[in-house]
Amino acid sequence: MAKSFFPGVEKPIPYEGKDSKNPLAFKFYNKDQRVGSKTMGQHLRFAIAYWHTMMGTGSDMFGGASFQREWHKASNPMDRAKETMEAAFEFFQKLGVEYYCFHDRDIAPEGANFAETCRNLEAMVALAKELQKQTGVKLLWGTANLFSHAIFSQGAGTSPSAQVMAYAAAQVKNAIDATKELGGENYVFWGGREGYETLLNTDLKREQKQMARFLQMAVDYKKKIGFDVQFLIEPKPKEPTKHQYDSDAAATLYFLKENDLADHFKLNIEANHGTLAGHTFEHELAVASAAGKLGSVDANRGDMLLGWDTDQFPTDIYSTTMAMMVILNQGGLGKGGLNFDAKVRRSSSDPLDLFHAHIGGMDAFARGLLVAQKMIDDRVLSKVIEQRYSSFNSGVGARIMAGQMGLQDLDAWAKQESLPVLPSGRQEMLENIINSYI
Ligand code: XLS
Ligand code: CA
Ligand code: CA
Repeated sequence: MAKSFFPGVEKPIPYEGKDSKNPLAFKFYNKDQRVGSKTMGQHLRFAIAYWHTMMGTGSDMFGGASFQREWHKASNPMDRAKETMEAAFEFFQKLGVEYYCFHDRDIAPEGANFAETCRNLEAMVALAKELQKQTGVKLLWGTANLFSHAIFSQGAGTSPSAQVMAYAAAQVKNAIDATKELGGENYVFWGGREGYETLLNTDLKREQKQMARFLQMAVDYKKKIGFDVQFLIEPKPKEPTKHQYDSDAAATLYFLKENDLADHFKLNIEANHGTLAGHTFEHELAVASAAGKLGSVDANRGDMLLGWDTDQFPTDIYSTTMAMMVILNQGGLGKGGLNFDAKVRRSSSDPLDLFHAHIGGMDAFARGLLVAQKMIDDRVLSKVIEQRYSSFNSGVGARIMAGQMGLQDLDAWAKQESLPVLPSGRQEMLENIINSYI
């Protein structure tokens, strides 16, 4: 690569251990270190989110761009897209991350019409393919941006306009093709504007049927082209739409079952979407995992004091520990990974801040992984949980669950038994134990 976009970082970020004072070094993330049965790199499968890291400008609702990115300088949109991609692969390599994720419109600009937009995408996919080959960096997932363009202001798959739905489907076809061409392991559907603002103009049953049909067309297409990709749905409760159909993991799982789509999709759980839905990150992971549907993770966090999707880098070791407990307990994420769907703050205007942000997120997850693996090895929680439900292993508990007793039998049983003695749940003791491991 001729031009350097990150001259402040000469070589790949090294691992220097926890006593290092070098801000451009990992303190905990040591890619080849074995943790349990895999290396840290294999466990964590980090990915960079192209839209934030390469396309982010620092703008917010009250002000325009605050970052002056060298890779955004070219005046021609395709030249700009190419420079951005060169910068992206330089960043991936210098950070030492093996995966990235993109929306179609992140990597290629819109043209004068749909056909030209598709040609732009094809040209950028060709460049991405070449850079992937040169660097060994891989595509974790691709997706279509079905929320920025004005035609999607009333939804894409759930639009009241059949023509808009058709246009969105055509866009998805091209985004799946791009993902296939780049060997992407997953393809994500986030229903950006798939929801509604008011029931005064909305038939929500019809819109959900439309969404199911939309997704079914995508399932049919991936089969047709023989693309063995894992489809993921990413729940989110609001923003931009007030009521989103995929509001959380439970609602999404119900939607998939109701529409015979459950066999074809797993979930991509984002931390900040979980908290916006009034849940914890680990709750959403656990709900998806319990259904055998935890496919991948968007690793970020919100802010307790701000009620919107702040997409900050994860720094909370407690949260990463709880997340890694769920992930390890289900044997890993398989084809999925940990995608940093996170952006540096508006005031963090130096490209170096992108390194600091990702180093922090990677170290936070590496620490979470180490703590979680140790707690699992020591059976700290599993022993307690097993014991807590042990009354179901024999006697009345076993007979209820085996379907051998009904309400009448239990009425007779209760009339001759004394009131049950319930053991303590020991929540505070367990909280203390976790803190002692962290
Ligand atoms: C927005 C979403 C989005 C998806 C991909 O809030 O997190 O970035 O991850 O479309
Ligand atoms: Ca996301
Ligand atoms: Ca988000």
